[in-house]
Amino acid sequence: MVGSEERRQLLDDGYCVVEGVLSREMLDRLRAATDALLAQQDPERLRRARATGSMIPVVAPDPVFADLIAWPATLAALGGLGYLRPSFSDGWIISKPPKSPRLFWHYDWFSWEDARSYEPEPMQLFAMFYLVDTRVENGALRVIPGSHVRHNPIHDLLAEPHSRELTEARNTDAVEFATLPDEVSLPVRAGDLVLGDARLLHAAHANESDERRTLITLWYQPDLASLPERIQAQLAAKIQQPPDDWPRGAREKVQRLLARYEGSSAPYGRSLYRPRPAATV
Ligand SMILES: O=C(O)CCC(=O)C(=O)O
Repeated sequence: MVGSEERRQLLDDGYCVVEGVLSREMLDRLRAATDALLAQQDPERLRRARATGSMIPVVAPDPVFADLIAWPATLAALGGLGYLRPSFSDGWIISKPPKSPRLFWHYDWFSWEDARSYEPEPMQLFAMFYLVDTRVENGALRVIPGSHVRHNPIHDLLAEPHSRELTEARNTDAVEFATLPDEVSLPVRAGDLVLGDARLLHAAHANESDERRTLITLWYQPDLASLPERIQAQLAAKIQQPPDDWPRGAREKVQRLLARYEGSSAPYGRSLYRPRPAATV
């Protein structure tokens, strides 16, 4: 049961782990579906995205991904954290090839000009499902606890959190790939759920193993309607629509959860930099 301890950790540290969320059968279905997609990847494109690995939208042909997006145990975990009407915007199949370098430090939040971005309640959460057990040697997640709300020296040094230079790992001596004094490794079992605040600084270890390390990251908004309208507009603008050829039940399952904004405010542009808060300058 997810409850007050996980909520405290999510608010204080910016993440929490819920063990054993996916069933063995679901893991097998997801491995088969992701292996089929990865087999069709352009090897040159994958070679270029050395640090991240594949970035395949989760609204892929196999409707197993609808089951994942609306997975009851995930929604129950969000409910246990107090998020009773979450929405879903997008998701990505991220497979780190064997012998690939570290993933760079970054956050996935882009509305830094809004004062709401400095409050403790998360506005968007990642839900990460690794399809293999992870450990330092095969690309486990790394996080900086508290960096979702507290300024960290690395914030001042990140050049541009999602640049092509970083994705292609052109210079792994850059600070974005560094080992940091306050980082924590988060090895998990296949099928565990890692929930994290989109503002949290995170990265991954290199995959030094001979096997790919596949992860599915889904993005949920705990309570979209409570956010400033320009943030709502920004988050709703990135939704992935379920494919037309999914069975109707699968499409409806996802459509019920899709983030929607029907107001007239303009979405924020994608601001990549987290400015240093005035009080700490
Ligand atoms: O590859 C990983 O372990 C982390 C992926 C990630 O940073 C993300 O999905 O935002």
